[in-house]
Amino acid sequence: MNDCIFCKIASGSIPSRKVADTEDMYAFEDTNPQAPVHILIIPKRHIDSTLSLKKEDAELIGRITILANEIAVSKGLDRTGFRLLTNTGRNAGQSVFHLHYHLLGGRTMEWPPG
Ligand code: DGP
Repeated sequence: MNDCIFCKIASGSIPSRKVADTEDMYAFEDTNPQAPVHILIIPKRHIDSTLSLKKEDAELIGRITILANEIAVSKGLDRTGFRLLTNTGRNAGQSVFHLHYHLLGGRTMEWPPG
């Protein structure tokens, strides 16, 4: 999508602090971190949100989860725990409509979320 900020980050036309880069996934540091570690993991292909996922995307979503684990381990978060989440739609607080998973760690998280 031409006007999607995360498409531009994935293609490199907008700079970001890269954490991981694969053929179809990209991970980068969030500009507004909510924890000592706050990384966003996205598919390079534009997908609005989880609501736009199709059955054939299941393998991609599985690999995003595996990549999140690998990043978490690289940051030492496997020892303390971390949160992996995606916001879908207005009530959840989704502000960028390109599917992204937040990897948060480095502090104790609360539940329920705000
Ligand atoms: P959400 O509220 O779930 O849609 O999260 C969007 C996140 O994206 C939010 O934590 C801030 C982050 N973000 C927004 N614009 C940019 C950007 O241009 N660069 C980076 N690195 N992060 C961004």
